[in-house]
Amino acid sequence: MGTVDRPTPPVASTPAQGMDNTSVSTYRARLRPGEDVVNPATWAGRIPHTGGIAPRLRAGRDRWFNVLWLLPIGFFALITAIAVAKGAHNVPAIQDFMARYPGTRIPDGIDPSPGIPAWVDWQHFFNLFLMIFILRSGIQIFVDHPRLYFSRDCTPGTEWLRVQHRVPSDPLWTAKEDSVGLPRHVGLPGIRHSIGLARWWHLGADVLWVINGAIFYILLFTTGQWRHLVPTSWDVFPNAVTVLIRYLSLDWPTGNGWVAYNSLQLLAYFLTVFVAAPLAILTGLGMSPALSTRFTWISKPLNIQLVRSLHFLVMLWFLLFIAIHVTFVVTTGALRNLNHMFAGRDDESWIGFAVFTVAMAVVVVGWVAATPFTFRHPRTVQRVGYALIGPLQRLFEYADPKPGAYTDKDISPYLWHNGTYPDSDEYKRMSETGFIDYRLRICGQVANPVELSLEQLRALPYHRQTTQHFCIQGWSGVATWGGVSMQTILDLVEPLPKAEWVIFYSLAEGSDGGTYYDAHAIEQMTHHLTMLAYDMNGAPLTFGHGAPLRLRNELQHGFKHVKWVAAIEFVTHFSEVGGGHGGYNEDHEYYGYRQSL
Ligand SMILES: Nc1nc2c(c(=O)[nH]1)N[C@H]1C(S)=C(S)[C@@H](COP(=O)(O)O)O[C@H]1N2
Ligand SMILES: [Mo]
Repeated sequence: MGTVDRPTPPVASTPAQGMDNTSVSTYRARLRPGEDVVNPATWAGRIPHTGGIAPRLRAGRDRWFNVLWLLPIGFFALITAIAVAKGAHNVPAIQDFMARYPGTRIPDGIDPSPGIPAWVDWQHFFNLFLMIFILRSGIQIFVDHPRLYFSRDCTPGTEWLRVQHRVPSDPLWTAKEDSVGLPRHVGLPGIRHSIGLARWWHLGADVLWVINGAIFYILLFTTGQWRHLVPTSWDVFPNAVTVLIRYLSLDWPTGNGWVAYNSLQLLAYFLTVFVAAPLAILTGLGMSPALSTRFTWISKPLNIQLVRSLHFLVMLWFLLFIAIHVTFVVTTGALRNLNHMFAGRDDESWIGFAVFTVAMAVVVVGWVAATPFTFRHPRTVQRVGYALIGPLQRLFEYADPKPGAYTDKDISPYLWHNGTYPDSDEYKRMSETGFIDYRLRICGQVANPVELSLEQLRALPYHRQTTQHFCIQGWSGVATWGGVSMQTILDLVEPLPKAEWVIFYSLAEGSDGGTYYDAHAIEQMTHHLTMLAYDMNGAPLTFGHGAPLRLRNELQHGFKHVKWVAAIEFVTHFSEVGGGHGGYNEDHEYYGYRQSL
């Protein structure tokens, strides 16, 4: 079974009963706008705080290793390494080796006193300042789905790392229930399931960080400063071994970073600036549903879970780097080091220290203020975040991926559930009678408003696609969806020219009460992979996955795929609907109305 492309709909033959446009007001009346401040006590449907568990690494089919054991093991390994290095230090052959490769190499052609210019100091500061928000919000995003996998299937039990208990056996366990929170000044903003706000911090700061990094690259290579950071000879490796032996044998080299870093330092800086940073950007982009769905030649082998795991490992590298870097700055001539990086001078005065103190005051204020500011001004965070990353997300939406990238053999054995299940009497009654009373209402700015029963929907041309779902929380999975292409619906109802957004109302409420809904740009309704699904993996859609009808728009994250669809309204702009931010999560949890990254 392959994938059926969009068929041409026989519009005239479809039995569609005319519909009164006023019935839409009943849907709008059931919406509840979100709040403009975050109250942690009532946040995300009063989700209680839970802090997760110490990280567990999977060591077998169902054997888990508590990462805290690495502390004593690491300490023991360090002591052993010091003992070995101290012994090795006295071996003549090793002494010869260390004399031949003394640890630092002044690169050929370098001006012996180039120093470190002021722009390096400024960029170093901006970098470290932005890194704080990037790391804090990044960890927050991770713990919204506190498991890491290599396979895009995300089957419970196959994760290689988790900071949460095993997935409970409840078949309707949701990813939201699975999320954990963080202490307020560790995570940004800390509280459980605050991924919407965390992502603005993360992606917004990322944009500034990438700009700072791009300027840094340009200046490095136009000024010759790159010689400070790029090894120019293979002997950097033996030299780095010498430095390592000297560090471990507690006979620390006294370098002069003003002229040239020692080889181990050089390698660490090179890896951080030229490997880790680009890898962080690429693996970040690799998690975009729009890019992944469009460029399957790369997103199939390098699937979202693989790049998400890599993204996490890059973060660990940054944390490790920061810890070691700061330790050495402080323990190897702190005043001189601070003068280099904060005052652009090479002496042992207290000037660098003074500038550093001011810089750290700024850092501490930023660190301490970020979470309270976010609680008080979440709409500002949402707006500024969108202003920074929105244009890129908009760009990704020009992709119109074709079906056919996945086939039945790619279907995930498990697809996570998410969201707030419908529990109204109206829904229960309909579901008990096999949805014979169900009517999809389509109205608003259209020439032909209609009401369609499930039978009428099933009589429309069948569209099937096998696609990958990307939940904003981080999990993914492949499923086959069968139903009606949105293009068929458009042909049927004929949107008016002023219809620019399409609102999907659910039969279910959102977690804070009020109807769940979401808005989509009309251009994406004509895309190949935008559809209303009533089948999943060859069977009628189940309760948990959205029976009787759900939306698929594969450019966007899962929260925009409204389940249990009740009605569709074509509008000029979503600002007239609900809280006006483009959907339930946009109103209540400060998500973005475009979320293709
Ligand atoms: N009505 C409604 N639709 C919803 C949600 C919800 O809470 N209510 N959650 C969304 C989220 S966050 C995701 S990831 C997907 C999950 O779809 P699944 O449970 O079928 O995997 O549904 C989306 N549709
Ligand atoms: Mo989601």
